[in-house]
Amino acid sequence: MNTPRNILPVFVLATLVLVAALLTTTVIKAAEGPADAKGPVVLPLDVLNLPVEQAILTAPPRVPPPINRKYPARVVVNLEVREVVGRLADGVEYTFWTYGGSVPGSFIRIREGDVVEFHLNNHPSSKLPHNIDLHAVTGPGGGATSTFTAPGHSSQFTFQALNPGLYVYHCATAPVPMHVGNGMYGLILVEPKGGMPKVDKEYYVMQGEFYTTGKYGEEGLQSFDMAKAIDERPPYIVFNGSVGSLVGDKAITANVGEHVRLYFGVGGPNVTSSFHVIGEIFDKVWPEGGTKWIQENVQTTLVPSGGATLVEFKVDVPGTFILVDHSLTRAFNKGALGMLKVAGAENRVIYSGKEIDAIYLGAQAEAGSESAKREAELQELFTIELKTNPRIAGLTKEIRAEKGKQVYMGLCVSCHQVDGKGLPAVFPPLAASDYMLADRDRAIRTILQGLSGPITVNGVAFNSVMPPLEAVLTDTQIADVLTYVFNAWGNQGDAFTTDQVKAIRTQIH
Ligand code: HEC
Ligand SMILES: [Cu+2]
Repeated sequence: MNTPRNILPVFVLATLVLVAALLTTTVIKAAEGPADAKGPVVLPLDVLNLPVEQAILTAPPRVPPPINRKYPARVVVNLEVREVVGRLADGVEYTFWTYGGSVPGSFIRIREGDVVEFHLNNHPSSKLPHNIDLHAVTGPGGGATSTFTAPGHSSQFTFQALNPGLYVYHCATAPVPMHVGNGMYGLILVEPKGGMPKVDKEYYVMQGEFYTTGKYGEEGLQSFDMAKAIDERPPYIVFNGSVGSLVGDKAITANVGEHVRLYFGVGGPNVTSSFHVIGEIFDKVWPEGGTKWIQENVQTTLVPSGGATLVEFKVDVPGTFILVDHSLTRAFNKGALGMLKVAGAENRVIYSGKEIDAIYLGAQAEAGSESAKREAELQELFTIELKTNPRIAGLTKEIRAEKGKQVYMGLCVSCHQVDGKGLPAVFPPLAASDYMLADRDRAIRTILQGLSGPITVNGVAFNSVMPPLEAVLTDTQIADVLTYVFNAWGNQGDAFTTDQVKAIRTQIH
């Protein structure tokens, strides 16, 4: 029995070592994040000796200051992912997923040859993991594989900027179109070794689409509609993350005689841009954000999704110049419109302004437009009169009720019966129904969404199912049929309006 006595301590020791080793690995892993973290890179001396700089990040339309150094540096970038509710258009809100709190995300400016220590920090309040694919990075996924970051975590990786140019960055977490479609894109400028030519004003503008469940302008908090994204039917195509982000007080500005440069990118996720500034000609364009061929005297430049361009022009005359996607319904119906306001003295040789306003059709035209104005006034009075005149209001209600009766007889009658008394134990009555008459909004919801479960009508219990009819009836038909049932068989109530139904339909979606 010697053997066990000798072996036991060895066995215990081995187990202890094993447990200790396991613990250490676990602790290290916890500190480093996911299991594939390789630990900090060991940089060669020449890189370690480079000066270290903290990158200046800016929200659109601002651009970080030009880089003046003539040598590479180790640049530390700290970018924070935040999911924030913000304004997409007046009355329309959206939960944007952002880099740095803005759409597009913070502008990053570095120099060719810089070694970048990149930190992606995902705010603890985020609901999802995110990462970043920088088109300026040479390496798998452009950094995406190294930056997958859970909420409340932080990832670090290092890259060297080998190629100068203007590059898009974006989230590449699945489903990628959704992350990009929620605003996760921005620009990174890698200045060539010789630096950028000097200009007076630099601005940052990006185009992107939003696939909201509601139509353009439909109020309330909207969410991402995957089906619309797959069909590439965005209700919104905007500059800098919202309708009107660059108009009025928020317009970008310049003074007569200045050279303006726009760093323009397209985040997408799908739609390319025909970028144009109304009333200006681009003196220079850096097509696709590349650095070799600088095109001159361009009216409109095509910018692909996930691509960028630099445009430069001197402003010669004062006024408001409109930035658009020249696929024009995008500008005028979906939001892709911004403004550059130029202040300064006129130069009437370059641009005279309207010189003469002559009457082309003679005196008739004047009288004609006077008459059109008066007609509009009268129409307005007529509408107001219609609304306030009780007799007309009464007739309107009667017309609605008659139309509604036709809907009722075609659809509701099979269950609720001609006399509105329903069928005992199966279909509740609408005639003198205390349940129905007590709540007009609930009546609208009942037609739209159907009704099931126990209810009590005039003291009698029902527990059956009425099918939803929102796909069958228009808002107007629902207003009509409710006006009918609220005024038939001795019931009495006001007319329902199409708007009331529409409001409830919006509420429940
Ligand atoms: C297929 C049969 C069916 C059709 C068609 C139908 N309903 Fe109903 N309806 C019901 C049932 C069943 C209930 C009760 C549901 C429950 O008990 O949960 C109900 C409930 C109601 C109620 C609330 C209860 C009450 O009596 O006050 C209203 C109002 C109503 N229906 C109106 C209509 C109108 C208006 C139409 C036509 C546009 C219509 N229904 C079409 C079966 C139907
Ligand atoms: Cu993301």
